Amino acid sequence: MTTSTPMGFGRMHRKEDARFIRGRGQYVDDVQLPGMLHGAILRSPHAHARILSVDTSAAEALPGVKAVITGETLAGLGLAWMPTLSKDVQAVLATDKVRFQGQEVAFVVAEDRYIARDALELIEVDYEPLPSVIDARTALAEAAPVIRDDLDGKKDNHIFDWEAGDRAHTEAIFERAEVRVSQDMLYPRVHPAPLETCGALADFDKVTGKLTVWCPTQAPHAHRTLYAMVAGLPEHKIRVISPDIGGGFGGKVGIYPGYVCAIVGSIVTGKPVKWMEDRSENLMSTAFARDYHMTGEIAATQDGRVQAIRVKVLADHGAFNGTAQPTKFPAGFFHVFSGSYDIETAHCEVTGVYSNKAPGGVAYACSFRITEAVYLVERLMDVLAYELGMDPAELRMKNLLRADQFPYTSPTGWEYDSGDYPRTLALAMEMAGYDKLRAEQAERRANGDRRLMGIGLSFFTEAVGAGPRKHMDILGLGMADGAELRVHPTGKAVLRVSCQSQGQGHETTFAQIVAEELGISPDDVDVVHGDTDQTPFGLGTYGSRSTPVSGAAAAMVTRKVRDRAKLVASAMLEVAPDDLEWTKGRWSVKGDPKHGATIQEIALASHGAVELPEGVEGHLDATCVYNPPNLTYPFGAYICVVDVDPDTGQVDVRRFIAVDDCGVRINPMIVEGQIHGGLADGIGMALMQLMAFDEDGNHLGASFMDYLLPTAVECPSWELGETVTPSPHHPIGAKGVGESATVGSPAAVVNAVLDALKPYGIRHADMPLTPSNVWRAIQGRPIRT
Ligand code: MCN
Ligand code: CUN
Repeated sequence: MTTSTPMGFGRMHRKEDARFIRGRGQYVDDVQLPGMLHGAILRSPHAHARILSVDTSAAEALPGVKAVITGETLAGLGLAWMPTLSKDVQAVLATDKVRFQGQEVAFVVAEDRYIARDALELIEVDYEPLPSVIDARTALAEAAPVIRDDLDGKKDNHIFDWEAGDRAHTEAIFERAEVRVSQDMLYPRVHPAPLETCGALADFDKVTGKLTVWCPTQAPHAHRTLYAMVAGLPEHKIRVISPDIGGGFGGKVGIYPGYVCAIVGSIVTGKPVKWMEDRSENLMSTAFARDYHMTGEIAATQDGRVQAIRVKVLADHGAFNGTAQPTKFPAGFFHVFSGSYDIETAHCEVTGVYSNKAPGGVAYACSFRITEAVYLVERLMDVLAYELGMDPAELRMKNLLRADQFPYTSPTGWEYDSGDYPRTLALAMEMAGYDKLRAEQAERRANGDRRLMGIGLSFFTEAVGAGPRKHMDILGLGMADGAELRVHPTGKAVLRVSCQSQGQGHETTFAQIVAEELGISPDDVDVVHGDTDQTPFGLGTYGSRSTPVSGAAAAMVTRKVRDRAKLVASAMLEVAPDDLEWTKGRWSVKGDPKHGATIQEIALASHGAVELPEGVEGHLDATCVYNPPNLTYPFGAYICVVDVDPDTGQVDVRRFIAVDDCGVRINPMIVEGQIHGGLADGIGMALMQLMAFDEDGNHLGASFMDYLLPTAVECPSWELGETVTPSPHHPIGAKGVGESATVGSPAAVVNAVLDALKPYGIRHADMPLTPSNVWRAIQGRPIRT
């Protein structure tokens, strides 16, 4: 493996590593301001209860306490409720009722963290407990308690009904289909669980009227605009600084009540106020993921041609609809559920409901619900293979889209930009030695081997890089990204971007984009991000959109600078611009390559060493706003091999082969790191993770003792392969990859476990396939979710 610095794309160690491996990263909790106070949040012990009274007098009397803020205090400021990203409202601090366990009720500001926490114990809240809705399947029952009686005239727990695709055509195909299979499945509630929890440090300067908020947000500019809209503060008087982030995974997209409380705390006390949540608070109250109850059906011919697919979903959105996604799509991008297959028609219906659980819904490397969609179709394909007695790889090969079908419009109207799926699946099968694995499995079964071997496949297509302004916005903000590039007189460059790394290595890969386009070293490019006062507007990092959108902006702005450099070079070399040609890092005279100027020489000259032609401004800099023409569609083929112990239900992942195609790879090492992380996520969700509640809504997984994160022990040594199908509309042919493996891998793991359990006649079992659930499935008992 080479790790020397390339001039553009290629493997190189992260520039960030220098500070991260020396413990020099700067996270929100590392920021210390003079006179800083500390906040703590009092949370509800009940899943659903009316608040009869809140008495803060004892807490206020505790020495060191500077302020106690309640829902009533906020109501006086018009801030007790805040808008969510899905056009609902969410309580900042509860006024009327609490609606999930862990909901924010009061905020204490004190001299230090310990006093703040101690003061929480002194707040007396009188609750009248109410019956709660924990299982979404009961949310719409006549007798269900109404959770959102704060909404005018609300008499049930219904949020939305939404459909996509062609219902009539799909029904017609189903009616005359030779084979129909149907399967209920749950994608359980899980949590992104970043190692760094959420928090904020707010500093309101009464003299200048400027508010500065340090916060690990994935979307600093969007946060600033929302603060301006909600609090009525002038946008230019708000500065959001997102320092180093210890993992986001979608959990740091939204605005949490604690952020607003820290801001109000600073305004009230006139001092900087820092609030950091602990692990349990993070797991109980911040954005969950999934919680989709799905019924999927496939119509096919007897010989395994899939013709139609339809699905009904009951989506549990928790107590407030705080899902972060383009406004038009209440189920995110779920309607790509026809997956990677050549299917004539498809239809889906999604119903969203409230429950007494934390809000959220789109997080954990979700690609806006493509995770659920891929899991659904990939599980259904295996269910169909099971019913037809067909090999799941053969069934997939038979139905995959062919290379000559691209660009391909899906039955729900998405235009897949490019792909060669059979090639990718064939490579994965070859790497796995698929036929040999099947032979080994047959032999072990024939020999009555106690340990059960399973082979699972999945093939996924994602749609990432939200998104074209004409189709996508979040609360009216179009999803285009700005970029600014300045080349200093000495030829060193600074790129300013709006996206926000949480561990993806943007300081390296974005420098590589500029380096590739300008022919300089990535070490000579500084990437500035995460500070709204220092960077152009853009919507941030989620939905693997940084490379597709901000990355394209970075390439385009560099090309603009290169064009300016050409004009300067033409003056320097005294030839017409048309007579110049670009070779990496240098403009030279066509046919006379010795006669030229490097970008460094041009940079210096652009500051005045040569007389510039009329209309050429001088200096090498440019700005650009990139509005993507389409999403990018990365894809991949995954194969998982497991061994299951039927006596204990323990699953060992023996091998995992992943062939990903994300178009042109900027930094293959970083891409592989992203895939490694996502594959581990897949093992976590498939085998270990579940946000569980008892019937009263008590959270059963609010620590890492119960909510398990996969470690190296559970993960095999990943076997990665790649194919490269460039995106035709992206300036450097790259597609996003940050969520691919999390999207694609859970189905491969589950398919492998169920393949192992096939001799027991088990067709489906829901995640997580913990030892106890596998054992229960073998015993014919219901799975616990
Ligand atoms: N990359 C590349 N070549 C490509 C595509 C990507 O070299 N063809 C590089 C990019 O330049 C970037 C990284 O791979 O450095 C991921 O790029 P991209 O796919 O554009 O995704 P984003 O940068 O937008 O990251 C978001 C994505 C999401 S949505 C989640 S969730 C997630 C993920 O990234 N959260 C992460 N990966 C994560 N990785 C870490 N360490 N921490 C998180 O919180
Ligand atoms: Cu949906 S998790 Mo990522 O898009 O930040």
